[in-house]
Amino acid sequence: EESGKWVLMVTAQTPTNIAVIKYWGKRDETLILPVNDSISVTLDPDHLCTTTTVAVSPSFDHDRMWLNAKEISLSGGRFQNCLREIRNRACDFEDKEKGIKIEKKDWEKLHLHIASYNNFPTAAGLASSAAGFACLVFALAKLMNAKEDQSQLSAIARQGSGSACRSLFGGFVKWIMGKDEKGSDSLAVQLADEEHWNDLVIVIAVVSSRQKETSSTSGMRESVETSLLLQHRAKEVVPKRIVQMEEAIKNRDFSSFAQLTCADSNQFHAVCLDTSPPIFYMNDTSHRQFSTNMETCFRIISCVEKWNRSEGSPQVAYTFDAGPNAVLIARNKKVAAQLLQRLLFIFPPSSDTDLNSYVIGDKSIL
Ligand code: 2P0
Repeated sequence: EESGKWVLMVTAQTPTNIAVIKYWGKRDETLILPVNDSISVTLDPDHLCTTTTVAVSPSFDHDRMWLNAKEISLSGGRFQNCLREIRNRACDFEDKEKGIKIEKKDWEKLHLHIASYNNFPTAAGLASSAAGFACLVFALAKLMNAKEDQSQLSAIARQGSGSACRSLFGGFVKWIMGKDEKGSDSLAVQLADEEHWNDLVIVIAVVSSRQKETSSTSGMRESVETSLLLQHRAKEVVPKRIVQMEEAIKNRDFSSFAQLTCADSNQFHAVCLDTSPPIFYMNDTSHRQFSTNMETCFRIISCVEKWNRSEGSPQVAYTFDAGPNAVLIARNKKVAAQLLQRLLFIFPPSSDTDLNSYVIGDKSIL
């Protein structure tokens, strides 16, 4: 038969997202249901994105995946959950020219080959799992001709990695925590598109590209189990901040936006410190860089805080995720240029620095 000859392929590209109101803590570990809503901004795809190709062919005899050209195991429950959800929604597919016909029930038996590339360091606190699972779910849905809309797909990507659900949309995105025990209403919606607030410039200062020590998954589990501050944050603080942040985004009110973003990053790191044993994401303790990384983070925070105070209104917002890298959001291009000048002054480049992506020792600015 001819059936062994064809390969059907889809390639997708998905940027990562940066939370300005953070997700930290799950109420259900398997379904990945959060303890609070979160809001993020999706980056443009030039710098931090995942590109994934998914292929199906009757000649493949088992599912395989390569990440940055290295084969990885697909036995993980999260991958299997996403795959099952998409397969359940697969539809008939036909390409008469190529003589390919796949019926709904055939998708169960067909095997996949998946190749994925990150154009940035994996697991260094730059939300690689967010872009990765969002891209995988999107590409699989296209391949299998699933008719779900982006929000429905986001609820599937969520089961790969919580933050992934927010990368299905560009612009500003809210992950609604939902109420359903099964998670059907825990999904992402777009608050504003890419064009809505395009004055903003995001600068990422890579303080360390090493892999983080405490994964987000285990870190947030420990916080849920031990931090009282997390309980207070989820119940009392975040619901109010979500309302205020949505308003700030709608009105392009940079002062409120920056104040909320910095405060929420600081509270997220306070929750980490309130965890037992405490988690320090602004450094990596196994490393001689420990104090240098922490000092770098605090110098960046202090530089932004002093600058914002001296101007009378915020010019730049900072936010740090589960790693020491600083995400800096400037209110416009002019401020972004001043920000780069200030960073270059505090962290002067050495003579062999490649200025395309400015690197000083282990520090770079994307
Ligand atoms: C966020 N982070 O909102 C927060 C802020 C890190 C700090 O989402 O267990 O990799 O896969 O759902 O999504 C990182 O957590 O964790 C994260 P899982 P995920 O972006």
